[in-house]
Amino acid sequence: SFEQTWWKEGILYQIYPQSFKDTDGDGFGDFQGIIEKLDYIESLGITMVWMNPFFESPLVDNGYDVADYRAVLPRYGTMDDFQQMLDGFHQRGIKFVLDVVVNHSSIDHEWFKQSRSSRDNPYRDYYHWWPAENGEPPYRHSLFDPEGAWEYDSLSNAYYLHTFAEEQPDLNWENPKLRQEVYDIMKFWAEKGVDGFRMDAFQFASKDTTWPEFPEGHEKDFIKWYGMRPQLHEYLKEMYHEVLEKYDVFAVAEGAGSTFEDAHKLVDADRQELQMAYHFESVDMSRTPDGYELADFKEVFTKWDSAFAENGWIAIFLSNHDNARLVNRFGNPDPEFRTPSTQMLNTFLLSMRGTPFTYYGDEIGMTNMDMPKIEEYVDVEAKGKYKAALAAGEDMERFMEILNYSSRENGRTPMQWDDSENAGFTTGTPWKRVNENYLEINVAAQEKDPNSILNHFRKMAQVRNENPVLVYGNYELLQKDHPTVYAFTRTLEEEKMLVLLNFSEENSSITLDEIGDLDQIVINNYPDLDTSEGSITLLPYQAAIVKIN
Ligand code: TEU
Repeated sequence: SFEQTWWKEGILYQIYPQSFKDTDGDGFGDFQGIIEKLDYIESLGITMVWMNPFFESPLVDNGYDVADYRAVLPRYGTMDDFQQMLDGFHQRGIKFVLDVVVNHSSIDHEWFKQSRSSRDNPYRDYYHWWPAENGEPPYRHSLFDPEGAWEYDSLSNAYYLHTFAEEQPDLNWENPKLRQEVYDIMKFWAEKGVDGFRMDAFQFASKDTTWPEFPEGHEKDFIKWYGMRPQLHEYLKEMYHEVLEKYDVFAVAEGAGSTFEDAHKLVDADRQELQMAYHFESVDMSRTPDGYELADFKEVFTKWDSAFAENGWIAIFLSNHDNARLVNRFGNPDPEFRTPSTQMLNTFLLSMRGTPFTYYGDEIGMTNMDMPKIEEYVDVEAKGKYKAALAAGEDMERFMEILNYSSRENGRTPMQWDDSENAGFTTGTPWKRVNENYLEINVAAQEKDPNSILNHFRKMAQVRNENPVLVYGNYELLQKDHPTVYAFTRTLEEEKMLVLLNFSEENSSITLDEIGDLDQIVINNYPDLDTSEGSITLLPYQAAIVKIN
């Protein structure tokens, strides 16, 4: 009964442009670098690309602080280079998703310069201001600034709101003029041919501008208190009619609110708002070196799947530029298990319902890197958290241990292309140190090995692209309480597939009724599948998909 569309059927590959490929030796990735790698990207079998922001920016938050939404940062190249890259994707049948960062701008944006200059400036209401003569504004939590989300600005003797860093003032979505500006920006890029939009931090865009006092400790439930104000839905409907409907584009929200109802309101087709959203529950379960429970993992993915089985559509991801590396978070980076465990996770990602979002480097099993000292971090979030922990008198040794494991800088290191200097990423000095394990983990080495993580990824992408049952088929969890195996089926009319994933470094056996009906093995990261003795025995991190008669 589902409407079938390309953005449901696609596999999305996320590119962090600073770290992908540098061609001019400035140590910073660029559009020409991506153009050079177009054939590689196509060879993965992916059909969509989302690229993090590449706009004019002072880079306080690596581009999530935009100073001009219509200009590309010269380090990435020119607008002609952008167009050449976009055309290159399109020639290969790959759709392009633009990152739209409009919960906030940079303080360097012309709107903010105007807005702060005086209280009667026409741009004043593009941002949220609290006049200082009214005293201190009611506390608002900031995700990046331990001092809170209001910043005093002496130019007009008022405070402005910033949910993220103080250099990222929040735009005022309650102002219809601001909203029109955003739609114009989106149309500008849609005219150039982009196929989709990823709406950054969008659940926070609209605010309760009566600025009520929130209860103490409310920030622990940040999304509930700051996200999804009711009027956001009106703005989204407006955006839908102004932009999305007029072009063949889709939009995905970062964040899905705090309840299923929130999420449905965002993405159900009859709502005419957005087409897709992604939730953080999966990545939230594994933020410390203590790891996660497979039971929780199954539960989270199963409940989100069933909530969207009839209506709406979500994206599935396990890693991105805000997270540590896939294999460290959910797999096993130990050299003995790195390959099968990454293959197993990629099999999972590409066999679930929902559009899979895969992150550059995870197709070769790139790992976290050891960063034990705070001085090495460039990330505004890491620095803010460090400051806050210090002020709160936390155990700083433990803090650094957790940061080293979970920091998003782990996921931003340069792409490991080959075993030449700087992993073939740049001939200059990379903006961020290359992971020292590049001699071993790189694309060139894995190209030569038919059993590599890379070649497994390609095969798995092909399996998904060729089997609508993996896109649209019903999902059913089997043996929910099995301690080490995640087993489920996908069913679409006569087609049925069994997905078997061993999440452990030991052999694991599972007894299933389906064993008598096993047909062809569609993919397997080991040469064989042991189905003797009336049960299935999976080797460490074995992942197999089998057709069922
Ligand atoms: O992140 C928004 C967000 O809600 C954060 O909680 C994010 O999950 C956190 O940074 C995790 O480390 C988006 C972008 O994805 C992020 O890179 C930006 O820094 C942020 O917005 C501000 O634009």
